[in-house]
Amino acid sequence: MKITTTLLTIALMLMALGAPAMAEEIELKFELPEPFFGGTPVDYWGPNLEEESFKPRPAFKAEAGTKIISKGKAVTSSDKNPALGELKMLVDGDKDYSKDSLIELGEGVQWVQVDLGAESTLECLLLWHFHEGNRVYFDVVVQASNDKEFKKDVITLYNNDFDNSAGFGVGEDKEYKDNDKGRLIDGKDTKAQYVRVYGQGNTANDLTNFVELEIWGR
Ligand SMILES: [Ca+2]
Ligand SMILES: [Ca+2]
Repeated sequence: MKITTTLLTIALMLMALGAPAMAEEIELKFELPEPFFGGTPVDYWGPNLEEESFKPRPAFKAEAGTKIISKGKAVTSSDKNPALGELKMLVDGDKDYSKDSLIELGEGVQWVQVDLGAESTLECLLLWHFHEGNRVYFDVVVQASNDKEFKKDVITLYNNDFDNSAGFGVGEDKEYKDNDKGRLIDGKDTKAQYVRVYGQGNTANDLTNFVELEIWGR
């Protein structure tokens, strides 16, 4: 009799503990910019290039309460003086394809970093490099950490550097053509205060561009 009661108590406790895992999920509604029509098709092939798909992106579901947590947050970069734009434009909500909305960093491996202000749970990221025409950006490496310097406890969320030219190891993720829909990257519920995005040139030139980075989380 006593054992039965104990088992019942344990079962009830487990049910109570399991409750948060059953939190309500919502489909995230992304606001997309106007598409650009035109531009010459990109003349590039890489062993890791994703085949273009014209199917709509599957819905991304996340825990209720998930929202954009990056807008207006502090941005730093390996390139303190971008040739085009200002670093704060990375998270200003403007995703237009025009030159006025573009940040342009120098040659070589460059990065931009967003300080979310506090440790947050990352659900997903939407990344736009450039969408006034067709380009593939190289060595896209997305990392999250609680260390501002990215020296320790670094989690890699995306890495499409198939030949390790950026030096973070060979990545398993695909290269892709940038477009108005942005690149959706799973945050894998990572807990971090800082998000860093590396890049190294693109199919049109040796520079690295950004239009917007949207970080969705809690
Ligand atoms: Ca922007
Ligand atoms: Ca590479």
